[in-house]
Amino acid sequence: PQIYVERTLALIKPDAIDKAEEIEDIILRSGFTILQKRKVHLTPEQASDFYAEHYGKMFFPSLVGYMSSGPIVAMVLARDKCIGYWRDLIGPTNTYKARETHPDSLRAIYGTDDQRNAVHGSDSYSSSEREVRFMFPDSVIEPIPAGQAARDYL
Ligand code: DGI
Repeated sequence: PQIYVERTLALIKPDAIDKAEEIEDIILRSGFTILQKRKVHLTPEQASDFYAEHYGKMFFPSLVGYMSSGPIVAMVLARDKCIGYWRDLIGPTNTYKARETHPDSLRAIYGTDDQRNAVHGSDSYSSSEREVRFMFPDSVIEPIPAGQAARDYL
């Protein structure tokens, strides 16, 4: 039977790349399936395109510099209510706020400051579709493996 599983784009950003394995363990233990994964070093142009919605803001140039400063890990995650659950797990945008209000979130644990916040998650269905295509332009999403993720949606 055809089944639908929500998916989202997750990034491990340059400041957290040394913790990528640790973060991936948490992702899997939190019930997400990693459908696709690649390591990529964005050019400044690619980082600008990815964050085009923030063009013109004060922090845009430094955001682009940061996101192109080193390799990142891009992943397509899947599970039920994936977009919302991943946003919950990463926590508030600002690392300092995350440490205050969501001390167990990934940004609280792995973030560096108000810009270098360790991880990214799409904030809506439309941005998840755009961002998955952005990072995996040629990919065919493979069927989810048999197991818990599949059982949940049958
Ligand atoms: O979806 P988020 O990553 O939680 O937040 P966003 O889409 O509003 O912003 C994208 C990134 O831009 C965010 O992860 C960090 C950076 N950013 C957002 N707001 C600020 C900021 N960086 C600085 N320096 N100052 C900001 O106010």
